[in-house]
Amino acid sequence: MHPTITAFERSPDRGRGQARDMRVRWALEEVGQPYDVRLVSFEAMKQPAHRALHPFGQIPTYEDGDLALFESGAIVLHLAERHDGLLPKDSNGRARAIAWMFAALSTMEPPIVELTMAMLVERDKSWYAERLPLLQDRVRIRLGELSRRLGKADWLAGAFSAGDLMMVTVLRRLNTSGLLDEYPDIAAYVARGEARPAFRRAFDAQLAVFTGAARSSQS
Ligand code: GTB
Repeated sequence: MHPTITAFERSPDRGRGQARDMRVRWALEEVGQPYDVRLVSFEAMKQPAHRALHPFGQIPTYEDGDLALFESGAIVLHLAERHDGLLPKDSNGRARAIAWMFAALSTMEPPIVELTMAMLVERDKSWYAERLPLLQDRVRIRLGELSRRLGKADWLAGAFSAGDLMMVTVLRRLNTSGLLDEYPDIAAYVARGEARPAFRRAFDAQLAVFTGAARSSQS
């Protein structure tokens, strides 16, 4: 039996790999762990059966035997700890890579989500023009800091790790914001992540869900 993850039956991003199952798929591909996917509708996500797996009624979830997990960060960390390939072998190196996972989720992701959500749902509001530059500047501060730390390195802490996997998935959320163009080294870092064969396989798998759903709704 392979582990099973959940993903959107119809992702609002139309297969652009922005939903958080993408990072779990990518981690599974990096470590060579085959997996099954159960697609869930927005309605099913809020039903008791799914809430038993995910208290907040969201995707992704992860089930393997009698282990059920929610939170993409916890799932990726679990995979990284149980398989080779996503964390350094030495304990200090592991701790540094895990620190970058937390940095991605708790320092970079909140202002990025705030900005991208505003761009999605506040465009027609009277305050949008005034609020947008504030939100952009908050993200610019973090991108500048990240860029200075990355310097000329390919990855954040030595070899590619779960920290980079998480950071790249968080930064990809800025793809349509134009902000990555202001930081060519960060844009190149994201592109390096996206060029990894495991990323491509994960991306194609989630895109196939969307194209399959689009095809079936036409027929
Ligand atoms: N902290 C949790 C984690 O990291 O796992 C957050 C999980 C989460 O936000 N899940 C979202 C969800 O299930 C999907 S990823 N939402 C349904 C709900 O809450 O009812 C967030 C997401 C959705 C869509 C896009 N998009 O279309 O671009 C991007 C990101």
